[in-house]
Amino acid sequence: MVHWTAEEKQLISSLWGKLDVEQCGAEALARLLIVYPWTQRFFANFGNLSSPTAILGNPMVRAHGKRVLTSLGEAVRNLDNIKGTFSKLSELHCEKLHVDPENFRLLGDILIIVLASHFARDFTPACQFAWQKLVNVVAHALSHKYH
Ligand code: HEG
Repeated sequence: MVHWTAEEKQLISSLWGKLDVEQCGAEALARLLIVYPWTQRFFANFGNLSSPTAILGNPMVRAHGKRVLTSLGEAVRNLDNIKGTFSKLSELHCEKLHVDPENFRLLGDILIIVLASHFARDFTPACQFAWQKLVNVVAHALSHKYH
């Protein structure tokens, strides 16, 4: 089981409280699709993904990015049971969506970059450490039901 120190919990929840879930979620998913273009294959029904401008302005990317980051909020509220919290979601991504779990790690790293760009100096090394740990645990939990 993953152990969280009081400081890590505090760093995660205080940043989460300041975060614009819609904006950061949209930006993270858009960056994933731009920086790792092969991830676009999972979103073939999302309309125009033909350029960075199209991706950044695509309302379906925006909505889904918000949905994904909102879902990450469940992990923030359940740090001591992330595996259980994402068990159904792991099944869905494996069995129905066939998303390669490597992509969970890529999205986690992208999210760290989005947070750094939004929070700049407030995104201290200790804060990055806690968030990096969170996105790694989430990626691991989402990969758990793969077989
Ligand atoms: Mg996934 C659907 C969460 C990474 C591709 N994702 C969903 C849904 C949630 C979610 C909550 C809606 C589930 C439902 O319909 O009940 N996703 C989620 C999290 C993370 C993640 C928390 C990682 C932090 N997803 C992820 C990645 C990809 C992906 C990396 C692909 C590169 N997700 C994906 C697709 C769908 C969802 C294709 C279905 C989208 C749709 O057709 O509406």
